[in-house]
Amino acid sequence: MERHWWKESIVYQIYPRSFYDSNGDGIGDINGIIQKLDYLKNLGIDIIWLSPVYQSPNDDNGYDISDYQAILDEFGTMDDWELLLKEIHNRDMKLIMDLVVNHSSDEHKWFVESRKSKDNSYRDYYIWRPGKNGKEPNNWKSTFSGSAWKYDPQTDEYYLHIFSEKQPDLNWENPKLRNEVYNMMKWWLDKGIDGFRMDVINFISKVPELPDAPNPHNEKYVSGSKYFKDGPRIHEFLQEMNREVLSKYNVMTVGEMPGVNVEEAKKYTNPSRNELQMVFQFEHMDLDSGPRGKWDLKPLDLRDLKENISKWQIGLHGIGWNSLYLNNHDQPRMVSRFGNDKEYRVVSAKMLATLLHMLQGTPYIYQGEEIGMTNIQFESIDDYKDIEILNMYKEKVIEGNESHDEVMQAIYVKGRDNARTPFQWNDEKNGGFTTGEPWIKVNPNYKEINAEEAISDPDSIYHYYRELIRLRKNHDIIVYGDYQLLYPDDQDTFCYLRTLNEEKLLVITNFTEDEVTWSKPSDLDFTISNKLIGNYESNESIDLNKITLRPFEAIVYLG
Ligand code: TEU
Ligand code: CA
Repeated sequence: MERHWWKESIVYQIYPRSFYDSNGDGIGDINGIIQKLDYLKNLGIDIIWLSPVYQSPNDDNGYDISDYQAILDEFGTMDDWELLLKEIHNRDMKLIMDLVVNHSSDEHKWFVESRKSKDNSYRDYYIWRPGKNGKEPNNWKSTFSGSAWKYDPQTDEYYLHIFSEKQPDLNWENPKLRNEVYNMMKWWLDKGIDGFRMDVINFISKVPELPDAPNPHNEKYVSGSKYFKDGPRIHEFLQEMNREVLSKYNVMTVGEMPGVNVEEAKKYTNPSRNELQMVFQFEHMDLDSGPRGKWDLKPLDLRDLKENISKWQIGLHGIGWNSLYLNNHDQPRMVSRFGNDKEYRVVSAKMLATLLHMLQGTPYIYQGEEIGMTNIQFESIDDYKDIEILNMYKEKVIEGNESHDEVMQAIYVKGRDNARTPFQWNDEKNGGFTTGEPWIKVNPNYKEINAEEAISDPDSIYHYYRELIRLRKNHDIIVYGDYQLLYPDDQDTFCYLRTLNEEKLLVITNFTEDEVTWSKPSDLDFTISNKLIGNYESNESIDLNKITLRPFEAIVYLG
């Protein structure tokens, strides 16, 4: 096992717009983050990942960047950001920034130039193609509905946008563009940041012919991911980026990679290949979707989750490194999705946290997860802000013939705004997030679910997270031990064993709201005195040969 600081760290993701508003304009900001750094330090956080804070017209909440080297006015100034970095380092924490270079904003100066004429020197910074028979160059669909191509009358050509039409894809085939990106990265690294989370970084290399995607059901547009996910030059580009930039700094990198599988992830994260340290994989986020994609709701079969997590645990062990997450700013709230956000909210949130934090990999906590924040249900579509939700609603309900109620149901379960309601700091108006009008409505449950309440209650989810974090820092087995799944076919519990030298760690979790009887494998000799942590009061008379697990119970033994 090779020790590294980023293997032994806990990361906390901040979505700045929704974290803390320091000046009453209803929008979270950098000064707000600075005011809350002690909260994060007390939780035990080592690394902060900051979602984009760059200049942006905010078509996709900052993932559409119009200036990579400036701070969004609503969030503050470069001086504020410098102070943030200093205050983070003063507290012995680290900062990683979001790097969004699969695309820029259409308001970026490169694109403003690029669209002017076919011979503009920035033309090849983006991906332009003539139409085909008066239509788009191919049949690819945008992640945010409609075609992935936008016609630009100025030069009578189309540009590619895998995301919104205000997010044109950058052309990584162009070495000049790559150089600009590397210089920009160095500029931030020279300011002293500690690494990058790289947005959809496995999309940057496209098959140059950009062929039509197979379309068996004869749909208007279909996903072209086959031709840009883990594309032909992706490893070459990442190795070049590593050589030119990353290798010169002691930093952490995590590549966000929709659609990546274990075999590819081994390549991305194997240190001997000099690419990245970790990837965010999505397979476990897709297990509750049907064949028609994310809005096609399907109940989760726990056995699929077990199989998937185990595959990644075993697959990367000794080769690369896992990132561990159950939610982020694009996903529903973990407790609403995999637990029970009503009568078992506290125990089920703790159970899920136990499951995740005892695995091998670097754990990521998404803001509010540590206090058990839940999904939201707004009655009116007008209260939603996310471009993905709004475009999808328009396509399916306004222009299509799907029912409002059914589409709203899907939004309640999967919509990205579930994760984006303001952080609930206390039980005052707007959960203490802002003294003004919040940019998106606060979840009305802030009166019971808020950080102040959680800090004052020793049995809260928040204190349980602190304990999980402390344990990881004190036990190498949690970071470096190997992994074995127990009882793969059991539909109710998720149990596994970690082993490091002579030590063993047994993790038992009940995923149901019923009591479940459970027996330990006969070759393990744990007793109740080996208990490390659990989400219920201990039952002293417990016999591990036959335990009754309570609803959503989680217990960990170390022996
Ligand atoms: O997300 C990439 C991505 O493909 C998904 O997580 C996406 O949000 C989801 O599949 C939609 O259903 C990244 C960012 O995390 C996301 O916020 C951005 O919108 C997107 O890239 C474009 O930059
Ligand atoms: Ca503000």
